[in-house]
Amino acid sequence: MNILILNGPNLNLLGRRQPEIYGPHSFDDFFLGLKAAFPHVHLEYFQSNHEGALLDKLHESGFDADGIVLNAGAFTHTSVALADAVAAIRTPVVEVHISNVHAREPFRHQSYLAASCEGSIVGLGLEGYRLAVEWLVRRGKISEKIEGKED
Ligand code: CA2
Repeated sequence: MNILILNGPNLNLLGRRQPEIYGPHSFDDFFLGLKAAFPHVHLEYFQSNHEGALLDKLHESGFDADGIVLNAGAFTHTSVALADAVAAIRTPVVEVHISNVHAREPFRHQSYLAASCEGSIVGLGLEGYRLAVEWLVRRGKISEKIEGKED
């Protein structure tokens, strides 16, 4: 099973700035623990500050990967292009936000992506990524069982 974790702009700063909002851990450190927690899953991590690079990655993985965990950062609230890409691909996408966007400024309450994602996890810190991976793994097993029965 292949799962992509895709992070958008500024998330490369995790662990270095604003720990009161985004926590004290860098994503790289968190990702090491995540890989250890899911040894049978091939987890890939990609971060970019550029909308086009995120689009390219969605197109590249969105027909082959078994799941995508997407934190598009501020593009969540602005990008019709990312929304179109999430709607166009086949791979299920789970939207994650580290902070509780609904408890923050009104412009963060809207997600252009949410409607095309399978679900959203917000406000649970980095734990949200772990829960999203766990769901995608469970989802994959359920689909395998259903496909097996249909054969
Ligand atoms: O809560 C989230 O995960 C967000 O996607 C983070 C975005 C923000 O624009 C969204 O509204 C909610 C911002 C990412 C900035 O990340 C930083 C991390 C550490 C230090 C500074 C910024």
